[in-house]
Amino acid sequence: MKIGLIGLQGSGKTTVFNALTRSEASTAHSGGKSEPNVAVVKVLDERVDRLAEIYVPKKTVYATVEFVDFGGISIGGSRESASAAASMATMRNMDALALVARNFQGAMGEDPVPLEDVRVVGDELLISDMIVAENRLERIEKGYSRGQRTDTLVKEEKILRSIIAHLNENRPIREMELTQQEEKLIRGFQFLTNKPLMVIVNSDEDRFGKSGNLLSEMPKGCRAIEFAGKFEMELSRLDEEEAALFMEDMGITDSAYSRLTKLAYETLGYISFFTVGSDEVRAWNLRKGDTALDAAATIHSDLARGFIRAECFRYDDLIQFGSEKGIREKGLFRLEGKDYEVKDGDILSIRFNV
Ligand SMILES: Nc1nc2c(ncn2[C@@H]2O[C@H](COP(=O)(O)OP(=O)(O)OP(=O)(O)O)[C@@H](O)[C@H]2O)c(=O)[nH]1
Ligand SMILES: [Mg+2]
Repeated sequence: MKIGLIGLQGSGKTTVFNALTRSEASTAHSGGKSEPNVAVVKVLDERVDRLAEIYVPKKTVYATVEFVDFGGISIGGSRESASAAASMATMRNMDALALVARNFQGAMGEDPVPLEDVRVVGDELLISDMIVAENRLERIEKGYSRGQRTDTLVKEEKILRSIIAHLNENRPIREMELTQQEEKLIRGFQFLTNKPLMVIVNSDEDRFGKSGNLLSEMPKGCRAIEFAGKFEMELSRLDEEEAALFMEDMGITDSAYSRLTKLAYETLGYISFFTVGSDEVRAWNLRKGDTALDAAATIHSDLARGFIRAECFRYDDLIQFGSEKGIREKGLFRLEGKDYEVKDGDILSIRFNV
């Protein structure tokens, strides 16, 4: 899972990135131009630890989240600056965006207006999508004038026109009700306003915990959490015991990292399944609704190509009955076909033949 940290210049993206990933990236003013900072962090999951205790594998592999800290977005940047356009292009590869909104006094003493920041950044994303949609439409029309008119192109033209009309009303694409087929047609564009969006309200220590209403005033379909970015970055540099004391003082129950990954899993509708054995115990991510065949493809394309059956049992049952043998005796060991909808906590083994 890739999560992009975006926001206006100086909103604290790099500070939040450091807090999330225990990195030491420089928070000196980037001017919005630098290469993004990237860090991969494993998703702590005590189920993986329990499975490793049971199977004692040679290798234990956790699911991972990649955090990408982008340079600041400036107002009007999407239309005017080449580096902003390049940065937006990289943002399109993210699975979800986390918008960092400043809730502390700015470098020039400006009071924070986090909701306004959310709106402004949203507008830039919208403009960037508009440019992509308009460019593509123009090319399709050029194709028509040269006699290239296929059914697929006509369908694409239709959906692009409705997207442009929708964006013109200042509404993100994620608010459109698209059919699965339409989603598929536009998937390649990776529209920014079609990505799941989370907001991180980045507060200073005085404001932290006092913005209750703010968190519920976010745009439709977009969930917010509050961080004390700078404070939490400093926490991430302490040892666990010390950090726990400071966290308690501020009323923070869980690390920034754990709060954001939890929200991301919920927002994206991700679930975890596991593969187990004496070689490797491993956690994998899928989207809610994905099938056994999708699970096979996540592990390796050969497994999907030669898919026969998925052997399946539940993590909870394994813990309750202690062993695979116990699970078989209770009749809880199942064989599932390729359309089986994988559930969070399933332990799978794919039978295949290529
Ligand atoms: N008081 C306070 N200051 C913060 C907080 N987060 C960041 N800052 C300060 O804001 C300034 C900018 O922080 P960065 O993390 O570099 O912000 P950025 O969004 O990465 O900035 P650009 O990459 O230049 O757009 C630094 O001086 C930080 O110390 C916070 O939660 N509270
Ligand atoms: Mg930065």
